[in-house]
Amino acid sequence: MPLVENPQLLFNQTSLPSDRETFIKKEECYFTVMLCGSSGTGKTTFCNNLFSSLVKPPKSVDNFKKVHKQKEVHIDKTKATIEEDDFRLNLTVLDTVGFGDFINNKDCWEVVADYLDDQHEKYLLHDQQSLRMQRKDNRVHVCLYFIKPVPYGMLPLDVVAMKKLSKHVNIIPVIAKADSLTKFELDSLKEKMNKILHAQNISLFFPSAVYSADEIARDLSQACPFAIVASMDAINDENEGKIGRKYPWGMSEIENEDHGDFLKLKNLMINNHMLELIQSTEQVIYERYRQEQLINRKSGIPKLRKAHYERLNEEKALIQKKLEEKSVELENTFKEREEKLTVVRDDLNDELAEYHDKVRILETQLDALRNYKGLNQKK
Ligand SMILES: Nc1nc2c(ncn2[C@@H]2O[C@H](COP(=O)(O)OP(=O)(O)O)[C@@H](O)[C@H]2O)c(=O)[nH]1
Ligand SMILES: [Mg+2]
Repeated sequence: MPLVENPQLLFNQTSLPSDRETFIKKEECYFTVMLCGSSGTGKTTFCNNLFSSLVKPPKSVDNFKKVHKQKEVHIDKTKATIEEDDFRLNLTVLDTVGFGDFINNKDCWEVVADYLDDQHEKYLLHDQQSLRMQRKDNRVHVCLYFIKPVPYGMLPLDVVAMKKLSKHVNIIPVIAKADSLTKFELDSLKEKMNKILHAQNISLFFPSAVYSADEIARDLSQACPFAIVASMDAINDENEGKIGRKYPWGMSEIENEDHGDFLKLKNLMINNHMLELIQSTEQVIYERYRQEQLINRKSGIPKLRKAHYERLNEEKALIQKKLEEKSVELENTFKEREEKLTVVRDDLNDELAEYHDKVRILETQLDALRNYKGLNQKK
């Protein structure tokens, strides 16, 4: 879907990736953003704000019902092409629909981790082909993880999910709906979150000074986790010059640095470090995946996935069950035959005993006859 009636909203001179030359030489670039976090944390709204347009339609009662009928997390893909001058950005936004929405959210990040690995896998398999057609790169360059603010820092689900996903993708944590926090609450929440992230050894994406000026990189790193205010009014309210959430007592502006870190995050992802996100996906995350996979399996053989393991286990259980049934059946046949043979043996033994008796009687009769004959001869 061609996105923009108004491409300059997104890429004006100042908002182009600073390493523009590299991009422009390629003339187009693929950038994939994943939005992860529980429903209602403002992912869709933020995405539309970030790309200054309606990339993703907001939830309606209809699609909310449809989504909640599904029993598993699924990945919803929206594609948009943004063109400016000779530069084309092929943007893909992935939403993790249903993430954290179930009563039991155990392992809900696995669907997401599998999806991320699948994209690496497709790229890897393509690498191993002898004939290389133009390959599609669907690897995910950044995952914005939306954290619901809670007084003690973070929900355990968010901690575990970020820890697991950080091995598969560049993670940037985001504090959702920061307008619901006072300045003091926000500062103390950031401190608690950073302590937890550090204690849990969760590796996040931090911008490096190689891609932007020292102080910009430091400033952006210090702002993490990024406090975000997002608003659907953004699309309607551009005329007033300010975009934000209007309340009876005032306005929370999404691009105001005193209200939140939206601008910093936008600068990080689009203006200054898009190239770094793309390159670190290639050089760190994909490379780690590639090495792990190639150490553990032969070239050209596709990776066994969880679904394969499950199918193999099911087949194994089925074979085991059949084996058990067969051995019970054989045991019963043996028992039956044994019983029959015992009966035949007993019959034969009885018959033998009868013959023995007969032989014994005949011998007695023979002895008697011999005695009788002897007595007669003496006479
Ligand atoms: N207070 C507040 N509400 C927000 C913010 N961002 C989004 N919302 C609202 O939260 C609701 C859910 O937003 P949505 O983007 O659909 O969340 P998603 O389910 O994570 O995609 C909507 O009513 C938004 O208007 C924010 O920064 N602050
Ligand atoms: Mg949404």
